[in-house]
Amino acid sequence: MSRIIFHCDLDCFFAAVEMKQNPKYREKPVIVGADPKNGSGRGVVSTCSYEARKFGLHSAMPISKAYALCPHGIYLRPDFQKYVRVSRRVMEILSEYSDKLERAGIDEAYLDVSERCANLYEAKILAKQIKHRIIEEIGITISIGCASTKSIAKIASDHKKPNGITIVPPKYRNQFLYYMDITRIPGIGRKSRTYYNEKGVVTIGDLLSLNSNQVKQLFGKNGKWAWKVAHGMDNRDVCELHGKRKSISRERTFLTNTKDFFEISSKIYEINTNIHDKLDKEGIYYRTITLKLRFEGFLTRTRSHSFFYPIKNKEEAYNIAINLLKHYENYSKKIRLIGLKFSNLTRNPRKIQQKLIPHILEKL
Ligand code: TTP
Ligand code: MG
Repeated sequence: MSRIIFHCDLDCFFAAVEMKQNPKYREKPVIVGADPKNGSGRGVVSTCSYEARKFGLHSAMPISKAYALCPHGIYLRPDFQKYVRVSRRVMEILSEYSDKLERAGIDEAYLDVSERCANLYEAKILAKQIKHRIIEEIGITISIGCASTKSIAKIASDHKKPNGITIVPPKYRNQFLYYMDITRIPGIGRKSRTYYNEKGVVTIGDLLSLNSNQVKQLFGKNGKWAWKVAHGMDNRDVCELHGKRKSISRERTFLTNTKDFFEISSKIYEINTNIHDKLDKEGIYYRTITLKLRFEGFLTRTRSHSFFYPIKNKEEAYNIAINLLKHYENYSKKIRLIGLKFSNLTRNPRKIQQKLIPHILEKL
């Protein structure tokens, strides 16, 4: 069975963050980059909103040229720390949907959702859920591509930007790629394009019509790689490249909103057991447990409990989650979604939290 891989890429990221923060910039040509200094500025455009792209502006364009094309645009200096903070929050959300997450840049990540989705229909529902979460909690849009390899998922995420979902079932791969320019394959840039074009390869379809030996002879290693990508033969795994996992979480949406304690606690039991299976398998301990509740009307509340030392105890965790839930006993609204997050993770704790009696727990 082929893998189900997502490539998620935020739309006009730096500009989107600025537009989210300043509603008056929304739906305007916003350009983040160097100071244009009324047309004499040096430096380049980092990125720009889709409204600015209509004037021909794009990343890496000299800011003076951008100003000439779009003098009435809103020109802003980048605030990298702010973008890193937003990026972290987005990655945290994405990590809730798969344990296999690979950050590929400040605004993009691969997710292997093969374990979570039985088929591409489920993958589409999941992609919609992710988009919904990001817009709701971060306030910016993301595009998602889904395919059986990382490279095709990446090509797909770019296909219906902004705010798109593109699913490429393996049997439609050729059809999807056929008329695309050869540079859509990651690794073939503008410089190599001339070389490929001179040998009669303009589209990915042209590349697909050659056999592996011809490709190797004409274009060497780079060509062989591109040919494999186009044939869906990129078997690179989605792996955690950037540091350790910060948290493990799961959440579930109720089919119908509920206030029924039995139904809610059963769901907590299910999520808690599921996460502890994973924690046991990987030998991971945690120090913090967070219960997340989303009520009807999308009001979201979280409540955490931290231990002094790392712990990994399924029964203890369940009791704590139920105690956290009790804080909402008197809420009039029904619950729509429930989630558990385990954070402050560690693999080999030097000291382990001893089992605590309930009344001490309350005070920690
Ligand atoms: P990208 O994802 O390439 O671009 P984007 O998110 O702005 O637009 P798109 O909707 O097409 O995905 O890059 C992410 C961020 O990286 C971008 O917002 C700004 C920064 N960046 C630069 O600073 N310089 C560059 O040349 C590029 C390509 C990006
Ligand atoms: Mg982007």
